Amino acid sequence: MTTARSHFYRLAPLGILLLVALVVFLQPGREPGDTAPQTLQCADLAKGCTTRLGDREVAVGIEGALKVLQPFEVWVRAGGARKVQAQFTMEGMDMGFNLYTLHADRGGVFRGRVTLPVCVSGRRDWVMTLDIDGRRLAVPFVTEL
Ligand SMILES: [Cu+2]
Repeated sequence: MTTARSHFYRLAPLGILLLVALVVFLQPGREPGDTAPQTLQCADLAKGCTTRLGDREVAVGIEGALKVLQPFEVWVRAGGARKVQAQFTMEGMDMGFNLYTLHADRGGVFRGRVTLPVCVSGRRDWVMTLDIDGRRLAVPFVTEL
């Protein structure tokens, strides 16, 4: 026999689960930048790659040789973006403070000249993390020899 009461007890755990999920999702003060960045695997940064980040299309690429101790240019196309920063890190290794603010050119393309340090352990795998108006996009890459 089913009554309204037994329905309630059956659905209560589901309700609690939904509530917990909501609380976790809607933590106060949670900004897009607090969440794990989206990853873009770009086979050839010299040609550039495109992805969707939130509600806008983002294109990213570099000009020049992807080498350490030699400046190269990072460019980012992100329609209507106000602030674009690029940070360069190595997974599990402190490589110092490599944060660049990119500046929009006349055509609205954000550009910045970047010079990477040498890795003392000989690693060449880097992650460029773009912050575009608080949304983050991680782009792993390997520098040339
Ligand atoms: Cu390193």
